[in-house]
Amino acid sequence: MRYLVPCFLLLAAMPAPAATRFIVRFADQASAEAARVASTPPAPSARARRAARLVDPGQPRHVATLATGAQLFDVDDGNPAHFVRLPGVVSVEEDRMARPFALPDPLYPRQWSLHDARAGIDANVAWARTRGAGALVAVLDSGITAHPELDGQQVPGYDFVSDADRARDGDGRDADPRDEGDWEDPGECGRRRAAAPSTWHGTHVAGLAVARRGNQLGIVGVAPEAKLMPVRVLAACGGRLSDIIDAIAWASGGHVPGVPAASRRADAINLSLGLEGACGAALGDAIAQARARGSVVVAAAGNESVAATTFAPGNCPGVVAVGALDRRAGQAWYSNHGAGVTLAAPGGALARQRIDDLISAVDQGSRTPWRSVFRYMAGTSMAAPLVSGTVALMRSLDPDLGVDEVARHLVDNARPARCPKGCGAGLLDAGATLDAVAQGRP
Ligand SMILES: [Ca+2]
Ligand SMILES: [Ca+2]
Ligand SMILES: [Ca+2]
Repeated sequence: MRYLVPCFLLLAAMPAPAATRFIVRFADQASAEAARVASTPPAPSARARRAARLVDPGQPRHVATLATGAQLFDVDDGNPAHFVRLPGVVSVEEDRMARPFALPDPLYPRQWSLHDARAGIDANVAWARTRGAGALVAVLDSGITAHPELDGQQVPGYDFVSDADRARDGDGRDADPRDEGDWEDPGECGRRRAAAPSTWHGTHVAGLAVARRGNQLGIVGVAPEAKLMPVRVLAACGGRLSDIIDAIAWASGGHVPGVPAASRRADAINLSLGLEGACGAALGDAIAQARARGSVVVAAAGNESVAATTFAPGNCPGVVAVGALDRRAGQAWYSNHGAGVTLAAPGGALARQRIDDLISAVDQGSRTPWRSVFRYMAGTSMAAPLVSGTVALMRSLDPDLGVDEVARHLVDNARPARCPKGCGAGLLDAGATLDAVAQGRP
């Protein structure tokens, strides 16, 4: 007897099965009208509602008349045989659900960095947990261009380039982080430097982290449902340390004099940039404060093929410094290396075969923005946003994950890589890392 009550509660809590809807064609208007009248539910008076509880589950209920004259009915027991009884019925078909033809992103097969069994970060396993919804990646770089892979993915950013000449937008700091182009005229950025077209570096980096998925276009970012905060710190000939310091403070929710506060603090701050030398006190302070506010600071280790400890901000305390691996999960020949590297991620080979590099969003303009395209690039600049995107996935799954916990999970779940000169914990494994976060492993 004592089991009766819970059993009864269980039955009472079970929802009624959903009715099946059918499209029914009739031989003539009169038959359709007769069926419609016979099966139109009564007005919902109290009496009718009582009666409705006794209604035969095989009794069709008229829902609507379609443009072609076909009639739409609900049947509770889902059996189309009930319509055979109606006079003049020509055909009965279920009102099934159509779905949009969601083509995969056509360049995804080329993104070996995400899915190659040996050299990829196992993104598919991570995406079974989350695609990054709710998380935010700040990309401190050359700014952003209009690109369908990034449109609609953004929260307001800022342009921290204080030098109007280098900014190429006619003024100092402003609220528009559009990439104005970083092309170089011969000698403009150093006596022996040749002319160079704009790189659209910030757009490429941002695409690797958060490019849209399932839009029938281009690539997929590591965290395609995370948001992007585009912050411009690089312009013609590079970016000033002071601008980068303020941008790190701002993106992490800190106050910067003269700049309206950011809408929210970023979960990951991606720095695919660097300068030779020790981590200065001012930069170190900015990073320590950003970490205290909950932002994970991720920096490229650098492409000079030297010890990573000789380049900032990758050598600053608390930074996740990212080296680059090639398509065979070996250390990329250009990557900075050694004890200063936290872990590595695919960055490409920088060889003649561009298909071994990383493809992402850029603009086609050689100087100013023209039209959105995709292009291969290689470098630790490309490896870092794979880590930043993974941080966004982690924070999407567990928004309370601390900055040190994030770093520890990244390191503990990395896979071995062939790095004779040292690439920290090895290859980023987004799948294993997200599994560890999901399981709440200490
Ligand atoms: Ca400006
Ligand atoms: Ca601007
Ligand atoms: Ca896409």
